[in-house]
Amino acid sequence: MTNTRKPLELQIIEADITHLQLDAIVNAANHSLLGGGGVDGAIHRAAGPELLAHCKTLGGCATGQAKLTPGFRLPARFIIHTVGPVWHGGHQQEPELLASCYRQSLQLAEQQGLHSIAFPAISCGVYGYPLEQAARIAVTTIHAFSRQAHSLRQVYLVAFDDRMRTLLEKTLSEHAR
Ligand code: AR6
Repeated sequence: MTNTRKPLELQIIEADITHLQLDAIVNAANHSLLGGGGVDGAIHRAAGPELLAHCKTLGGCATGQAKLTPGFRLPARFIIHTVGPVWHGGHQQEPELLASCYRQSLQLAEQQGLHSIAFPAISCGVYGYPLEQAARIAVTTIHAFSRQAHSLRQVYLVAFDDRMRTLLEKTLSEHAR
């Protein structure tokens, strides 16, 4: 029997993640899940106060784990909140924890039967992860996951500026070689 399942496609885009009309967007949250700055603040502002009320019932989230909420006022149907590692120099399991954020988020999306998901550059803002290393982990983890993807068709890595977009594109093309 031939396998007609379409492969998972990974694309780099430069955008405000809160504007994306997809099945899920990922939030680079903190342990409390009660909001913060950066992309977390933008998502809470755009989703509305219902998101904070809902997050208060979730009991927080550990580093490397992920939790799902509705998108509320966002164009995206769901938000997957994940907590990236703070960069401490690379010897406190930062690479494993960052990879886990991507994997756990993709697994949650699969469990919900979602087709499309967008990630911001987790840990690449105030958490201080070196951008090139973080980009490589994002691309390799998503690629490794694609073998077990059933419902997911489209994964977007969202850059918020030109520098991150260029870096992600370079990382993706190097990985493809
Ligand atoms: N759309 C897409 N990407 C964005 C957006 C946006 N609207 N806004 C920022 N970015 P950060 P972290 C990019 O600091 O490093 C929060 O306070 C940004 O340019 O948001 O994981 C949480 O509550 C950067 O590349 O997340 C935590 O306490 C990337 O998103 C803490 O920050 C991540 O930057 C998490 O830190």
